[in-house]
Amino acid sequence: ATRRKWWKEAVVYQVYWRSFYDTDGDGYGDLQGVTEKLDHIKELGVDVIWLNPVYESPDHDNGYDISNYYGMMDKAGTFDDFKRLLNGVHQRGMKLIMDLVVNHTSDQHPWFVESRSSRDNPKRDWFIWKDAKAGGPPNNWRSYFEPSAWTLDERTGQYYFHSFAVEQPDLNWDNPELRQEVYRMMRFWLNLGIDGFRMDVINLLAKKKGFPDAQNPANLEYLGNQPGIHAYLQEMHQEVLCHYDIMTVGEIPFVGAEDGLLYVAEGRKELNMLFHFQVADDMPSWDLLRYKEIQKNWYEALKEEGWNSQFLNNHDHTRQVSRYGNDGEHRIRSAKQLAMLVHTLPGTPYIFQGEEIGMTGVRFESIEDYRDIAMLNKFEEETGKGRPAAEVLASLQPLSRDNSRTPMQWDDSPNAGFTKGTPWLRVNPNYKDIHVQKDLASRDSIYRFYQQLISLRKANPVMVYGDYRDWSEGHPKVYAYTRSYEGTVWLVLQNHSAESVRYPLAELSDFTAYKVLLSNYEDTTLALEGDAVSLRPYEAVLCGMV
Ligand code: TEU
Repeated sequence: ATRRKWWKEAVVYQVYWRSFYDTDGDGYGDLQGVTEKLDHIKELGVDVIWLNPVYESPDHDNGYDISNYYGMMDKAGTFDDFKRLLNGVHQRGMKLIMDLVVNHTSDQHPWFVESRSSRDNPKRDWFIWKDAKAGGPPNNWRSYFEPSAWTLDERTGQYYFHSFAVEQPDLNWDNPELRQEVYRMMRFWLNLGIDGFRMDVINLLAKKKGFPDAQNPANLEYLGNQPGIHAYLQEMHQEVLCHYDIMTVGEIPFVGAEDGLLYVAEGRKELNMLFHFQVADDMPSWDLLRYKEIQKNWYEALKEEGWNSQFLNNHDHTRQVSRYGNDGEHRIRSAKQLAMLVHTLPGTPYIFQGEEIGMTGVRFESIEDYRDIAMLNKFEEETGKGRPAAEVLASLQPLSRDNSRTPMQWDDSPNAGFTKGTPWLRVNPNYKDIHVQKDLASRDSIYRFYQQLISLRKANPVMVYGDYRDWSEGHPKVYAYTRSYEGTVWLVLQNHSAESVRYPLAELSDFTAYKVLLSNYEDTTLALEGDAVSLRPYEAVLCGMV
């Protein structure tokens, strides 16, 4: 049976600090702000906080371009602020994991400044430098954020490689000195007392041998999962990770379940769990049939061997209630329904700040209001081809990363109580209607629904370790699945549509006696009529069999 581990039982809350709470009026959230709001997180029932990058950075990609791994970004605060935060987290019995961004640094990092200074600098080999080919870049690859993954450095006449922006040169993991330097940095943070890492695009570390042209450069898969990646992660485990009682979650784009297992199978000694992107990449909008397939494949592949994460949004992926639910008439029910999925499907659940009050995506009218480098670069590229600006803007809005990055909505005072200054990114105009204070005062509070889900998880191992079975495969509207563990069976029944649905319980009719444990309607009784059950719009019920 699956071994018990604290990080399997944990609930993680992601703090995108720059949008959480601003205490010094500069328009950016800060570490002090996170410290002041810790009880908001603790009272939800959360065990682990994942903090997005706070390290020194010119901030072209919101901290994912690091110029000093040992210092704090001014906007975030001081090193003492960080220690106070870590203390505050620990005092409340929670844990803190930090972002580890070691696929690339900032172009302002002293390593890169040295590396680019001359071809024979000792740090030259810490990054990836290649000669031009036929007067152009070494190959035809795109990067995540730019039309080419290569930038020519005039001074030495070679190109450097970047999977992301021009300002984010990729490190050369082939170089053993570089690897040791990264491990040293990881130990520094772990010795300070942090409880683990969320590892940014960690499966991109190994690069494709020879950098051959891609047949379809638009499909970025050549950037990840290359031979050698598992050797790096096993070395990292041996050198660093295995010496601490911590949790690790790898951000692993471009994997299906079978390859995913290679990163998290317990016997392989690499990572504890991963974020895969099959949901995000295959489902621009809700697709229940595909979602069920993904859940099933991953459950079957990881079962008893490895561990998964559950999430539907984060700082890169648009707010779940807007993208996958219903952020209009049914917003509150829909937010709870999606929460129930994330917390009752197999894997460790992640909550992205603001999700617990059902915050929604935005549509800013002008490109000037957006800050996301991925979106801004794409806007420039597309309008540069002559496409009308309004059309390009409209096409980029739905999935812009800024959708989930707007400031936390605390109350209905100016700027939603997030800052007394000018927010770095505009607050969602719906903040008078959607904010923490109002949610907490309301009878059907989403926050309290999360509290209930989390306290059920704490008291019932079936929610963590239960076997998963989908009884509703192929049904386009209803999702009905059980989790079972040591004689306890729980059933989740959900209607993913805005109309009522009668659902035949068929084989499920064995279970005649239900006890409703949690529902997003106040009056759920789950009356069986004949062999069918009626589910109202977006109804979501969690019940135990008695
Ligand atoms: O994101 C990497 C990234 O863009 C993908 O994992 C993406 O979410 C996936 O392929 C699904 O389409 C990470 C950070 O989360 C992001 O904020 C940074 O900009 C990026 O790395 C570079 O560090």
